[in-house]
Amino acid sequence: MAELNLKHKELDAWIKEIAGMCKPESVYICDGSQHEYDRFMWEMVESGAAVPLNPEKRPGCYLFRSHPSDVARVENRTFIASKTKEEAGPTNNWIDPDELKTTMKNLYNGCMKGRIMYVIPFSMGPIGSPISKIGVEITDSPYVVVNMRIMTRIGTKVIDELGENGEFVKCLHSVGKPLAPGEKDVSWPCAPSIDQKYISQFPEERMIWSYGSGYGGNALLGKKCFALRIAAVQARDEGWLAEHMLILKLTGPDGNFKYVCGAFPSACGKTNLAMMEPTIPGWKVETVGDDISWMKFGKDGRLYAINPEAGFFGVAPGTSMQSNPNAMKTIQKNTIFTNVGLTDDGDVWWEGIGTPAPDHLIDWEGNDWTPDCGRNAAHPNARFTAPAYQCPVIAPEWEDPAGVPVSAILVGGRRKTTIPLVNGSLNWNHGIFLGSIMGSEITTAAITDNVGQVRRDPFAMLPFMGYHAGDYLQHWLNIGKKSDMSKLPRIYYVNWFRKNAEGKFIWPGYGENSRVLKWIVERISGTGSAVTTPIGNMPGIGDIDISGLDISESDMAELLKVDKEAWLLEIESIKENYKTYGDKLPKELAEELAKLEIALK
Ligand code: OXD
Ligand code: MN
Repeated sequence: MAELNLKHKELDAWIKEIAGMCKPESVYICDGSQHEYDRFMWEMVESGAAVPLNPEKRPGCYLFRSHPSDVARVENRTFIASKTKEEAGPTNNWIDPDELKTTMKNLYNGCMKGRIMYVIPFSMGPIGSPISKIGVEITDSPYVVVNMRIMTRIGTKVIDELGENGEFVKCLHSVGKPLAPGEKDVSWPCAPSIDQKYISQFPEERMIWSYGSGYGGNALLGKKCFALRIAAVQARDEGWLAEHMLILKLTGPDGNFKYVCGAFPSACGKTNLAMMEPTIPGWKVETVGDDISWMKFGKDGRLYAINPEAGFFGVAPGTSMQSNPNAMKTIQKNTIFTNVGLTDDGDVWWEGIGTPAPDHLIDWEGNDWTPDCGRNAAHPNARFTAPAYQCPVIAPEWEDPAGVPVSAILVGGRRKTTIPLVNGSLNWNHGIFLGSIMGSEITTAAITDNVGQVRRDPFAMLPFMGYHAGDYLQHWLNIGKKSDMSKLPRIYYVNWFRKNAEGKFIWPGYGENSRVLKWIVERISGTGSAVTTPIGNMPGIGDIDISGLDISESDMAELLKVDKEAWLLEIESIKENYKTYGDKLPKELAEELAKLEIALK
C-alpha cells in the first residue's frame, strides 16, 4: 500500500480505506491498456475461468460460464438506501443507509482475502465531455475489469482527467468469496446464497456498494447502478435526464437526419431497433447507443444525448442474422461471451442464433449437450460484451462530446391489444403521460394476458429509478416547464407487438419498423399527416408507407384503431397503477388521465 500515492487525495484515501476493510493480497490500479487486458484474459484462461474461442472463427473472443445461481440482475436484492424510505418511494427496496452499511461492512470485512483488489477509474461518456461523469470501481473480479474495459472508458487517462479534486462516484464491488491460504479458486466465485447478495445505491452520497454477485448489472457498476440509478438522482438535482433509452440516427433519402431515443422494457428488441436495417429503400439507421441515454440542454435550448457506455452488453439468445445482423457482425471478434453454448469447433451457439443446433456442444453449465437433451444450450440471459466501435452501423458521431440533438423519444412495450402501432403525444405533458403508462404484458405461461396483467414500467425505468417514482415523473414534467417546449423532443408511443385473433403478430417488426420511424420523422419535419384522436395524433390509413409490404388494409386498420372499449378498461388499470404513487402522483398526470377519459366517453 505504501506505493499508492495518487495526487487525488480523496481517491487515494478511499482506496486505502477499502483495502483496509477488504484486506486483499494486493492492490492494482488499472491503466486500461490492451496489454493489461490481454494479461488478465490470459491469467483467467490459465486459471480455468475463461475459455478462448477458436481464433479462426472468433478472434480475440472468450467464453465465461457463471455459477448457475448467478445469472442475472437481482431486483429483490437491489436497494436504494436513501436517508428516508419516502425518498426511495414505493417501487424501490429501501433499507436505512446506516443499517445497510453496518451489515455490508461486516460482509466486506476481509472479503478480498487471497485476491487482488483492482481499482478501475472509468468515464461514463467520452472523456472530457461536459455530459460525461467519472466513477471509480474497486473490485476483486478480473472478469469485471475486462468487461468494464469494453463497456466504459477506463484507465490512466481517467485518473488524469480527475486531476487533484475531480468529482467521482465511488463504486465498490466484491464477489464475496475470500480465499483461505492455499485455497484454490473456483471458476466463477460468488456469495453462496441469494440473501448474501446486495446491490446497494446510496443516492445522497453518490455511492454504490455491491456484494456477492459477479454478473452483469450487479457487478459492472458503471451500467445500471451508476448510469441509471445514481445518475437519475444527479440528473434530477442538476436538471438533466439519465434514461434507459437507445439512441439512433435516422437518415432519409434526401440526406436529412434526425436522432431518436427509445425507452423499452427488457425483451422488446431495444438492441435490435438501435441497429436496425430499414427495409424502405434509401433510409438508413445508425447506432449511437443501445441501452442508456444521458440528455442535457445545449445552449440552443435543445436536449443533447450521449451514450455513456462504450460497448454493448446484449442478450445473446434470439440474436441472429435475421433479428440483428449488425449485432452478429459486431460480435465476430474481441467479444466476451457469458453463459452461451460452446461448439466442438470452438465457436458459440445459442437458441435462436439462426443456424441449426450442432449434434453436440458444451452447454452454459459446462455439460455435454445434444439437441434432444431437453435443456437450453445457452442460459436465456446469456450475454455478449462487445466494443461499440465494432458495430458496422455505429454513427460516426457516437463519441461526439457535445452529444446529438434529440428530435423524438419513443416509448413502448409488448402489448397484444389496445395500444396501436404508433401514437404521437399531443404535447409534452401528454407525452410524459404516455411514458408513465407504458409497459409490457407479463408473459407467465399459465395465464392468458389481459389488460389487468400489464406490468407498467414508466420509461422502462422501474428497476432503475434511484428515487421516488412520483418524483421521477415530476422531474420529466418539470423539464418541460423549464424549457422552450417547441425545442423539446416529441414523444411517440409505439407497439410492435399487436396480435390478431389467432394469436399471430399483425406487424412484421424488425427492419419494417423503419416505416413507423419514417412517419415519425415526417411528422417532426412537418410533412407527414396525422389524425387527432382521443388518445393522440395517429397516422391515418395510408399515412404509413407500406409499399412492398404484404399487409392487408384491414390489418393496418386494426393496428391503427382506437379501441374505445379496450381503452376504457386500460384507464381503469392505469388508475389502479397510479395509486402506487400515493400523494406523489403528479397532478399533471392525473389531469391527462381525466382528459383522456372524457375524450373517450
Ligand atoms: C439490460 C436490462 O440488461 O435492461 O439492459 O435488463
Ligand atoms: Mn437495459
